[in-house]
Amino acid sequence: MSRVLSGIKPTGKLTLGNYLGSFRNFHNYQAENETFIFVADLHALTLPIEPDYLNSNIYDIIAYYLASGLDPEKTVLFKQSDIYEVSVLDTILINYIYMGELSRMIQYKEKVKELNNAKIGVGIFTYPVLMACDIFLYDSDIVPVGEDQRQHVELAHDIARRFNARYKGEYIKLPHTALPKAGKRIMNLVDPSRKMSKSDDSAISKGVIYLEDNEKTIRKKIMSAVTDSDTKVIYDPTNKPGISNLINIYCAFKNVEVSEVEKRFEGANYGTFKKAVADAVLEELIPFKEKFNTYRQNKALLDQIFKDGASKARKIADKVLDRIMKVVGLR
Ligand code: AQP
Repeated sequence: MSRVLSGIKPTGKLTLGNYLGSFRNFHNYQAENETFIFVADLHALTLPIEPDYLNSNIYDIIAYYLASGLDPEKTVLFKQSDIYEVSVLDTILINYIYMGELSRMIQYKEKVKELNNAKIGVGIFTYPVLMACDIFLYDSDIVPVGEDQRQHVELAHDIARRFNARYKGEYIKLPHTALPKAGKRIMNLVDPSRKMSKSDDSAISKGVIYLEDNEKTIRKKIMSAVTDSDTKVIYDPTNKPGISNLINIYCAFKNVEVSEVEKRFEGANYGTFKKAVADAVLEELIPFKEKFNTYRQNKALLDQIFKDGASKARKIADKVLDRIMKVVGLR
């Protein structure tokens, strides 16, 4: 039995990218593994965010988890900030990683570029260390994430190896990334050279499908997706990034291979294909959103789930932290 851990930061309204790249698949792990899924709320503070907005996003995410089929009886569902052990571990492990390594993180470099020399908090630089601590604290083996987070999990793996070598033992479990079969990197629909993100700025937010968008908006966004001057539904991410992105979305929802999509839509025009993509997305999202609404309205239930989850998570976190504190000489 493996330990599986993953989370999402409540920095904004969740997107189709978050859905396909991460939590849509989480429930598949819970039958045969020990699953730990959390809301990474401390990570959301790395960029300025309004308190009410952050708080509302936290509850959205737990309601989305439940709507996707995660069962609190089978999966430990919790909020990162409830686990104080993670901050202690972060303070320890930040000394086992080099500035150069953090500077090379793609996500850090992209955020710095976007912020365009605005004031950048230290937290955004050290973010991968806190993420590594989230992973280590539960002795996680598998970390299911989208492609953009793969580098951070690999860095966590390197930190664990270095720590174990330094203290000559298997004190930190080596984590491994698990990427979804389809949908590991969904691109923005108006600028398919960029990843679809919840914090995309307003200039390209028309290309972001938010899970809270209504049916009409989702359809409109897909029908207006930027494509190319060709007419063939063929997968070619370099020359046809827009159509290739839509093919990825279709594959993920319909659970089919790219070659099957090309065959199915041979001779069809882009309009016909886009309509089929929108139908596939909505067929799954409409009932999913109904479930979400039911959970979201029950704040007492969500609070209880957070409370129970924190108590289960802390029991394990406490043991792992104790082990690491002893190894380094703090206990
Ligand atoms: N476009 C995407 N395609 C596939 N997977 C994606 N993920 C994010 N965007 C896509 C996956 O969603 C999970 C949640 O990640 P996160 O909230 O920790 O932060 P992120 O990766 O930085 O996601 P965003 O939406 O881009 O957030 P912001 O805008 O705040 O930076 C991860 O598993 C991620 O891979």
